[in-house]
Amino acid sequence: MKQTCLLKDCSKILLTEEEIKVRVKELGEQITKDYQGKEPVMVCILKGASVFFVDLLRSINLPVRMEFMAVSSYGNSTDTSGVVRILKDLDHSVYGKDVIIVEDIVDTGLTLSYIKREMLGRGATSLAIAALLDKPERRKKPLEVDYKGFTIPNEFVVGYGLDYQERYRNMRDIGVLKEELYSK
Ligand code: PRP
Ligand code: 7HP
Repeated sequence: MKQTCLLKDCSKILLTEEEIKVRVKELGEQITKDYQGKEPVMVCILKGASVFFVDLLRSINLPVRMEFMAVSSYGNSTDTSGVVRILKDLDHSVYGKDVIIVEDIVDTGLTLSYIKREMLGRGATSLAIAALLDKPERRKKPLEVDYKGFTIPNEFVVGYGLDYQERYRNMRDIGVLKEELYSK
């Protein structure tokens, strides 16, 4: 299906549905290898990571647990406020668990640095980060991504869960949002 109504707002497609699918499958296989004999708790950071999360989970051949957390740092803008707020917390404790945090994108690194500190503070046995996209040029806090999909340039992208003002999350490809749509 061609999502013309959404794609028309993009200056280009950065990653196609097919490219994303192949890479997500590889990440799932890597996690399956690395966590043999374990039952990791996979934490989805809402809402952006939701699409990646369900695809990644289904590429993992292990018993995993699902948890959801909602935080906010961007609000309705394209720039981070730097202040991370927990809007929805986990349902179960991560004490003594192997935790994998799943994010759609690491940009400044502020959101994940905060969540990582928080999970370790709660007593997780191990902690890894799976992020579909990494935008290293914008990093303000050093952060290692253990399972990374793609490194991307410093452009504002939408699709596959990523939004601009809550739109475009249902786009199957990932595209660069036309600058005139947010620079006004
Ligand atoms: C986005 C994204 C990450 C965060 C990354 O979330 O999903 O959580 O920003 O940025 P950082 O590395 O600069 O901290 P956003 O606050 O836009 O919420 P959303 O997931 O609901 O879109
Ligand atoms: C957050 C975010 N959300 C959507 N697109 C991007 O490029 C982003 N960077 N950080």
